[in-house]
Amino acid sequence: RAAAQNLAKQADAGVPTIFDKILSKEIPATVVYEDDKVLAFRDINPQAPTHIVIIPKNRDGLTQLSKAEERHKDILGHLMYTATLVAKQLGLDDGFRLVINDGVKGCQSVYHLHLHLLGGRQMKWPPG
Ligand code: DGP
Repeated sequence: RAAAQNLAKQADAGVPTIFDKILSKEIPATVVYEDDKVLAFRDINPQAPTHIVIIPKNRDGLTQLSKAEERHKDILGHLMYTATLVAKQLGLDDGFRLVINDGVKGCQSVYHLHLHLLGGRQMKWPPG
């Protein structure tokens, strides 16, 4: 828990995360969609047959969803709309799930806002 809170503090202070290394191509990722504002790539630890992470290219203070401010409304909408494009592109025609983990209790591990797009299997409710 202390470690997780420390991660959040570092990110708020502007320390780069692993996603910055993916954005700069310092570490490779399987990109499935990209435009000038967002990048979508396969999760390294997939929780479903299709598991995509969608991130804003410019973090702009959005280490986590709960840090959102008025100026972020456009990118938040863009991220969600991108999820629908990627879902179509990858053939998730029978449904999918979008998840945003926020903070320690939300089980967030990378402090650069991201959407998880999960599909390809029957989901359950409630989630764990
Ligand atoms: P979260 O727990 O919500 O912060 O999700 C972070 C996700 O990022 C997690 O599902 C695993 C994924 N991830 C972490 N490091 C890497 C990486 O180096 N490459 C890729 N493709 N995904 C990563």
